[in-house]
Amino acid sequence: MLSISENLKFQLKKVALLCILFLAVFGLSFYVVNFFDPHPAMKNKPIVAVQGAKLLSNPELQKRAGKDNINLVAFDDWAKINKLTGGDIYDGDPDKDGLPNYLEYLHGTDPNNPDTDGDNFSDGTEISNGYDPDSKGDAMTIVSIKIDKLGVDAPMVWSTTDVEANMEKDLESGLAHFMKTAAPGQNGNLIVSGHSSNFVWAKGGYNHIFEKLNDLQVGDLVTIQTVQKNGRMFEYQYKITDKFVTTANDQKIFENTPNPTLTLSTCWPLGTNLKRLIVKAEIVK
Ligand SMILES: [Ca+2]
Ligand SMILES: [Ca+2]
Ligand SMILES: [Ca+2]
Repeated sequence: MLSISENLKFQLKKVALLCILFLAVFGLSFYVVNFFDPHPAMKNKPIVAVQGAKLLSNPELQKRAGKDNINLVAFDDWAKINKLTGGDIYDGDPDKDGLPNYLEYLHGTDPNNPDTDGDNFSDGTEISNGYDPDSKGDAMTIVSIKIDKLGVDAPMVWSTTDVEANMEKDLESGLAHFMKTAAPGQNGNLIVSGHSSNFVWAKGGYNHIFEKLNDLQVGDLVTIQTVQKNGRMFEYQYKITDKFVTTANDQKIFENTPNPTLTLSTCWPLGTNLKRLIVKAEIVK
């Protein structure tokens, strides 16, 4: 017969043993799960960025995308899953949404559905106008503009006006895209405005973002990055072709172009809004 205190000790030992056993089993299962799935925390994060990752040696796709660092599910597997066959596997457009298969692949859209996100705008229309093809409604891609030479790295705001005088609010948050001008990487004239100076009491963190715009020379590069909600990221490079000062209302800078071009505009001379300093660039293929 055990005495009462010995019985208590025995019970406590049992509880302690069970606790240790539980922790051991829990720890082991945690280890096993992590062993087979080394990045469980990554599951809900965007899996793909067209840039910034390595691998996938598909010369045809690289040629079309102009990139050599694509890291997605292999194009061939994707094509098989989507039952794309025949000779026109890259440039074909079976769903007739204006987007060839290789771009559907890169944008993460459905090559057999003209409207992947079901918002009544086709994948091709959305992309050519800067909308996110994989996010319903009027969701735009997230855009940033980088000019290494000037240390500029700023968000681009999709302005809802093409009247510069009405862009003050947008210019508080970055560079402002003139409504109805081209989207990044797309055919046409993409026009962006930024402050070179502003009143000392002016709100916003971008009041001097283009103060050194005049330091740019023909041949310098501007990089525009777009990011979709599904994590797909694209980088477009524009090479500067021209730089000039003109009047504040020179409509010539709005002239459209058949190929992707970029027009950067800022108030000039520095500290005034008398004229405009214009920088023109063309996409690098
Ligand atoms: Ca298509
Ligand atoms: Ca499609
Ligand atoms: Ca759509």
